Amino acid sequence: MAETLLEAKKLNNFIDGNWVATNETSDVINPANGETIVHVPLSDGGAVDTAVEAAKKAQKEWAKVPAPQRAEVLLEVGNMMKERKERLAQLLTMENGKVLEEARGEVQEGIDMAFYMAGEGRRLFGHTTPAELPNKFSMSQRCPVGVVGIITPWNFPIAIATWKSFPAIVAGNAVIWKPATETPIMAHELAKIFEEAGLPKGVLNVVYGKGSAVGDKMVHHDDIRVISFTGSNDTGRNIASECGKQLKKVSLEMGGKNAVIVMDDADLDLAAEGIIWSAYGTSGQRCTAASRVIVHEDVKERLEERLLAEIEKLTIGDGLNETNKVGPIINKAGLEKIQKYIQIGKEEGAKLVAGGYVLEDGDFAKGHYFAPTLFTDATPDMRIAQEEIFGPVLSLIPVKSFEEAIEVNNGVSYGLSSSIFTTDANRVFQAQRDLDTGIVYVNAGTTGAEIHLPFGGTKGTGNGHRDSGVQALDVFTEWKAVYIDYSGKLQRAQIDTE
Ligand code: UN1
Repeated sequence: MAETLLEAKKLNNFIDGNWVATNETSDVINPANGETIVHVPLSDGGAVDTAVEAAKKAQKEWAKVPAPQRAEVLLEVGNMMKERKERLAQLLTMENGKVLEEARGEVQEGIDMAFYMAGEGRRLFGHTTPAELPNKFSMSQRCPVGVVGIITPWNFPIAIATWKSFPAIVAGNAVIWKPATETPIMAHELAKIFEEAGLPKGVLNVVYGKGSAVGDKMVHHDDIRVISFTGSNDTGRNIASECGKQLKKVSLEMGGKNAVIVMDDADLDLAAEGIIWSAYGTSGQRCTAASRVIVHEDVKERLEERLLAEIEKLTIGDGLNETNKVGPIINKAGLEKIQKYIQIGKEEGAKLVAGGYVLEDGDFAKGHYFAPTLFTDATPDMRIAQEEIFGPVLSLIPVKSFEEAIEVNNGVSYGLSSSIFTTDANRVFQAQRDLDTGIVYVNAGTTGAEIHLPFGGTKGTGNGHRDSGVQALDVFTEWKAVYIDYSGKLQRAQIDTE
């Protein structure tokens, strides 16, 4: 299957419009069955230097192209992604493992982003505002930053790349993109689409490789003025401190410890459905995945029964087989981290009521599969209720009141997504005000962000910036304030105003 869908067995970097090979490569493994799909370049810092030189040159010209014309390339990219949606989704399932239905959804997220950002080509709004002196005009406008760096994760290898690269490109920047080495095929396909759509060479450059070589070089390169990163907390913090020293703008998205609150007046069937989808969909490998359920003690048992019944029904296996609802874990390291947390949860005294083990029988042994897991009677301070596990592991935390539920939700170091199931209108409004996360859902699970709203979170989730939405433009533009005095004389602000 991989061979019929992929032209090359070995991927190349895409620099200055050329497909450039590297000496060193590593294998890309399908997490569903352990097969090698393709080989990905492992570049050194020199490839970043070459890409930045090309990007600098290309960006000067690209910035002069009127934004509505820049947007037309994105429109074309969106159309091509739409035509190739099924192919992209199948490749995505092969490299990442997520089930085909979800892979199609992720590709759709990229298509939506293309059309949305294409529209921004005719907006990119600034402000005009009155000047404080007569015969004077003032306005603010967005300007490109120059060459920007984006570093994207394996769990949403195409959607997150579009959240970052599309606003950067429509705003007139050139991009150096380091995709995760686990999932390089989406980057290859997207770069090919940009090439065919007529993006001038050098505006988008893909440099594959390790964070320690390519990522590090990008972070320290003087001519890359922005780093937009989605990935682990440790890496993000390092990037932020390195960028801080260089006064480089950095936008971070680093995960969550998302909770679903279920109140005593909730529709429990709906809540169970929402929880199952957001906890076990993508095998829990979403930044937005639910990993805590904060449940009112009066409905805890009834909810738990429903969840256990739904977990029984989950079919696990290769995502290309459409009867499967839960795919594999990305790799062995991911699996080991999940196992470690199962052990921690047991030692902390949480009660394991479903799953908790690696699936190893028959075909499962070829891939990396973990059984959907439920802990109950967890307490808010346990490590399984505080730390990001990034797997299909959910912990039920009973509480006595709405106020306690909000407190427990907010009592973690992350702040990405939260959700509440309730039928009480007052609680809906109180909750959306008091939940300290960048995304809040009412009567839905914690996943499913739409691309025209800001994506990101509070506290340890990030550093105040947002992906997607019009807010993404703030990361990839500088504001310029312009004053035009047509009085024909020197007018001094703050002084000649009387
Ligand atoms: C992520 O998990 O990093 O809201 C991205 C969602 C998706 C995006 C998730 N639209 O779950």
